[in-house]
Amino acid sequence: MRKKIALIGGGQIGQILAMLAAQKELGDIVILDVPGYANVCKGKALDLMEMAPHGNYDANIIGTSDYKDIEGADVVIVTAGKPREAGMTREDLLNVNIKIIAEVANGVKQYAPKAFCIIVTNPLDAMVYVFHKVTGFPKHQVIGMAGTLDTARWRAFIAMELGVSVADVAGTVLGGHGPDMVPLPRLTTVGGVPLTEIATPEQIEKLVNRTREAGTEIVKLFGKGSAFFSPAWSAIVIAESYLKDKRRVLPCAALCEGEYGVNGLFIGVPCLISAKGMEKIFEIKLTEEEKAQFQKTVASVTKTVSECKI
Ligand code: TXD
Repeated sequence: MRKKIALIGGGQIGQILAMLAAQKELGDIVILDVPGYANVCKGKALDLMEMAPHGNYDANIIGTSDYKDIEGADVVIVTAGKPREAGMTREDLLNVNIKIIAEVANGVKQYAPKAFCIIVTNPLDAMVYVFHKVTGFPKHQVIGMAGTLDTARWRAFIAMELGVSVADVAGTVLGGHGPDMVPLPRLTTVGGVPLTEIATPEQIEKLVNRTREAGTEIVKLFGKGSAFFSPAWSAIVIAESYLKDKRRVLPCAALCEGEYGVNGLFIGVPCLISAKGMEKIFEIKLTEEEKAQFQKTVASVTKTVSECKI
């Protein structure tokens, strides 16, 4: 039997998720949105079914607003909620998105209690916290997608700056999905060569800042709405690692219970994603400077989470 992927939210990211999941034949796909947008999602689903003959995939794809249709889903990816507009911070979305995530969490808990859940909605680190609280799912079953995207942006900017293939840039970004996230130049390599040896301190500083503001750079260009291609790919990479037990090590917002000195908070850390879900958090020995940066992002996430009334 095919696996089942439930996409909660069929907007900009949701529709790309559906296309990628179909192209990768991850399973059958359900796109769920609010009743007023259900017909659009039915249309998107039908359009994707009609793309299949040339896209070379077999999948049943439907649009709906009924949680019954996600019954038994293996993976749930949540993008439901509002995106940013120019001039907004991610935290500005808190009050509106918290209600949406609580509602989604109840629907998922009722109909897909075994699903591996990937939360994408902003403010990310707080929304994954709320989803986890409301569902009460075990911590290996719930993660937030942000670090995978932030790391992709970090790698892309390095490749662009140095004129090298992005395939050869390896590195990671820790912390919350906000302007004080922590890219780690010390642990970034280009074809095995340390970044710190081939880029100047000025170049590195520029790359760190651009990565931290990458989401905002795109929001400014759009004026309304935020990035959707790269966030969708990043979430699909996580889903694929789970469904195919690829055991990728990807930075995700995971519930830390002592790791990195953090307790009871979801924050971006390197995670082993296997058929067990978020199987393990890898700890990195950080330098004093990196630790200070990490504590700053933890403080920001703690503040946002403390404002979540659930
Ligand atoms: O790295 C990351 N985590 C992110 C997060 C990177 C980029 C964007 N990120 C956030 O994802 C963004 O700030 C938003 O909070 C979400 C979704 O972004 P998207 O661009 O897909 O937003 P859209 O196009 O507005 O789509 C959201 C859909 C839309 O169709 C709404 O009708 C639907 O969510 N929606 C709901 N669906 C189901 N149930 C409820 N209650 C609901 N409310 C809205």
